Amino acid sequence: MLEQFERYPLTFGPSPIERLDRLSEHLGATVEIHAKREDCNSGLAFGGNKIRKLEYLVPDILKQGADTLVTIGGIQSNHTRQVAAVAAKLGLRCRLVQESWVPFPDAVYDRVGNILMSRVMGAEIELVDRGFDIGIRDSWEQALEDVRARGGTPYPIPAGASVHELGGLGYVGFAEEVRQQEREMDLHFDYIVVCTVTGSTHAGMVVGFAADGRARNVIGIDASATPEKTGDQVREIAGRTADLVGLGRTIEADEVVLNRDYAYPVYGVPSDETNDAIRLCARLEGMMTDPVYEGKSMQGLIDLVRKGYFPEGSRVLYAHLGGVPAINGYSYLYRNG
Ligand code: 1AC
Repeated sequence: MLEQFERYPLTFGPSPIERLDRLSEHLGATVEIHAKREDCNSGLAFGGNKIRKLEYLVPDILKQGADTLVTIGGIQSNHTRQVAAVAAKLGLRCRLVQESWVPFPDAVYDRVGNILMSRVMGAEIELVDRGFDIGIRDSWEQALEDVRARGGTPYPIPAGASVHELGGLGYVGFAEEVRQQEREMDLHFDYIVVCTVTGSTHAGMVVGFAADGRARNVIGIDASATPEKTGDQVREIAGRTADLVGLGRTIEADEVVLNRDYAYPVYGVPSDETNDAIRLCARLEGMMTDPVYEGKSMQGLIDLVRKGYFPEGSRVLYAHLGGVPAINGYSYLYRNG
């Protein structure tokens, strides 16, 4: 589906798929859990899901002759860190708007993890004291104006690259990559579990797996705690990405499965159950997840297995999107492990 689109390689190649045998056994061995490690997909500042999306934006960035990438996220945004890395790799400037999306009081929250790396990579960072919203923000539009006023040529990348017209392509490619890996491994995944906030990772997967009838088996775990907005955004992106790649049919509303049970209490703040899931996965598999994204989708995966949501014998592919650097902003929570 993606042959018609230019791609600028930023990843190492297909991201690895790893069996999580000890976690599967701990949960009763009713299902076989695997993880696709998007957190190990690139050498650019620890990689992650946004790198895969940006591979399809870079040809457009270069064509437009932009000199500054302008994007937005929370203080511990993984997306902004990955945009900063891509800007550095391309020799472009980077302007990041980082809003106070997370009401978390750790004293070094705005100095460690993702934002630390973005600063070291030379991004210009503007901290804005506004709360969480996945929509288009004035602060971002103002930053674009500001770059223009200084004589620069900005390239606008919305939060998570999600509502960018090419933002869904990377995860259509993920589905194609999984199909190829299934052939090589001689197996088939019955379900895919993925964390969802701004929507294009989930939406791209829905379109990519719609091609083989598995869209409804992509289980989005909401981490936004604003699931109405996230669900609408996933459906909107899936619809237009399906048109863009020529899927040949529309995406039905019920093909977007969004579980809203694990995002509490709010975006970016982990519940006790999320922390239990982070510790369990770390102690059984040595696989780190974080309090904002993968901790919540890991909590969802574990709870759904325990509840028998997946039929016995299912193979479940957990998409690890690479949110881990944010955990540094939560050091006090984990001071005793
Ligand atoms: C919310 C897009 C998002 C980030 O990292 O900023 N995942």
